[in-house]
Amino acid sequence: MKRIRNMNKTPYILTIIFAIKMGVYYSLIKVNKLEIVLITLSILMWMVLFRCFSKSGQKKNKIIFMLLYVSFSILMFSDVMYFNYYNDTVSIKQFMQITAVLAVPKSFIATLIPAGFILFLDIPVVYYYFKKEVKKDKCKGVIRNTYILIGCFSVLFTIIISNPFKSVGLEIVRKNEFFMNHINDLYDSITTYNYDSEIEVEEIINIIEEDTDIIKEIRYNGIAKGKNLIVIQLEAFQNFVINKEYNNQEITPNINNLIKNDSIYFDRYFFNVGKGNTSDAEFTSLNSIYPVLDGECYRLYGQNVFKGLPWLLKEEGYSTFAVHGYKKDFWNRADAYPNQGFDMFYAMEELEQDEIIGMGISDKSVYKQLIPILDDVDEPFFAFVISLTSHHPFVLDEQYKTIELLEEDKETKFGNYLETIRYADEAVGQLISDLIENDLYDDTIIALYGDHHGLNYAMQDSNLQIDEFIGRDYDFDEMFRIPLVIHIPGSDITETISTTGGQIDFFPTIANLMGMEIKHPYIMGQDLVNARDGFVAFTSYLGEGSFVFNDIFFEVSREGIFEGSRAWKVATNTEVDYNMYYDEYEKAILRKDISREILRNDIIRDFHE
Ligand code: GP9
Ligand code: MN
Repeated sequence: MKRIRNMNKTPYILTIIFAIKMGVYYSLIKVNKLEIVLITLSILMWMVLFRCFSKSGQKKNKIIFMLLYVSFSILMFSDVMYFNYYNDTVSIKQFMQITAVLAVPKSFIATLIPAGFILFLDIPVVYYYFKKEVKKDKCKGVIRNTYILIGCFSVLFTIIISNPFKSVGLEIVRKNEFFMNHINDLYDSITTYNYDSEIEVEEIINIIEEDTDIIKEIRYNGIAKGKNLIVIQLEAFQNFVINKEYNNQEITPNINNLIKNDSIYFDRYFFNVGKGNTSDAEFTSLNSIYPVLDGECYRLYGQNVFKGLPWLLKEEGYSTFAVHGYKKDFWNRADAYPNQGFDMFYAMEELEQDEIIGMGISDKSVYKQLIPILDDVDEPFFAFVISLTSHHPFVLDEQYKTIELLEEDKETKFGNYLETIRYADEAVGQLISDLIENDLYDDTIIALYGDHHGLNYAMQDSNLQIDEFIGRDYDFDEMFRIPLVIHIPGSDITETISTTGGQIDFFPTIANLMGMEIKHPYIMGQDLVNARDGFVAFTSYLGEGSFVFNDIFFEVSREGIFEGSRAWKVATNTEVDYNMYYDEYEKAILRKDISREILRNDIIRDFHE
């Protein structure tokens, strides 16, 4: 009995605390393989840290340990929040994006999950036991053991991170174990920083050429040649609201109307943004290059030279400008736009701030202010308009709500979403009327597309309501699907194209309709009017290697490896054998690698006279 009383219980109590902490962490980041191994490794790691700092008996170590413990707990909390939104843990490469998160505090608060706060509850208890251990001050003799422990762990880390045997188990540990994952990320960031080109320029061109489908008969080439172009990128606009009735009301009557006359509607169109969300939707649509995982392209590659849609139109004699009702520096737009080929940028600072909704100037106000700008610029023009009012968390004052919600959808994210989408649609309707009234309509083609999802499948906060609304299980294929409508007044073309494609295809599709030749080979997408097979690789919200290929949607495994992936038929929830799509999985990775090389090496610069 006495022996039990005298026994040092600290390690046992701490083991239990660390086990609970890590169990909560791994369940919140939805790890579903080797949990026991991961928890054991993490406990050992915490114990090593605890031992290193407590047994040397120095007071200052108490502060260092607690600082480390609190910092790691914050990192775990951040992982949980980030995973909830992005389906991935935090990377040091995205550190610069903290300003983007702070700019939308309401949006950030709406994504918080209360369970994440459990990760802080143990801090006072750990502090208590740490103080107790330091007081014992039995340092001598223990230090040598500690060094041995550190040595063993360094070897273990090296083996797991380098994974010389390409073992699936080690890969799972490397990607998911808290310490390994973040050390691996740190290592990755450093090696990326000291990076050497991996693919030669000739090889990139060969890969693109080999993969380009030669189409004999080119439809609709140049049907919109010389016309003005207005592109409206619609915030958080998903496809499932199009041509649909909710509670006996059309959600998007104006866009539905547009689709019915003189329009090509692409109903299998997917977003493929990276970590720069809205800005990457712009970037990839304008340039037909995949965004990267490391951060937003406008910041990382803002100073590169491009030759995308604005440049091409500029060279054809167009006035090119962008319009957006938020701060001009956000997403580094003000710096990046001149290199994208925009002559002017009318941001919040330049526009009349007469009606603010949510983050910035309301869509209706921005579109109203667009008319005198269009009247003023030399024709032909290219106006690139980025909407905002339907931004997460979809808050709208009563006076702007025009859709009658069912009782059960009131004050829910799904209900709020429908209300802001209806508002965004009304704003489009108002713009079309104003264009007609100001004689700007007949000579202008109007392209509209969503920038990314509004309702995140992984967050599961609206899934049941969407299931009921669409009549099947909501899944990533529906979350990634956005509408693309290209309205060409007077064309007599009214067509729905169901070839699979996405923002990556926007530039070549518009270039074909406007009869323009793209003057460099670095195009990752294709003209969707004439394409036969469709392919889009994804960057954010799904792991690298995920893609959509014709009617197959492929989600790479939680560990980012081919084994254990999932494939199903778009819009049906019918599972198919993922093993059939290894070539496409490799293609998705290769397409992304090539895009990264093009950006890192600023290759398109060579195509500027
Ligand atoms: C901000 C707006 C929103 O300017 O484009 O960006 P998001 O948060 O959707 O990426
Ligand atoms: Mn957006």
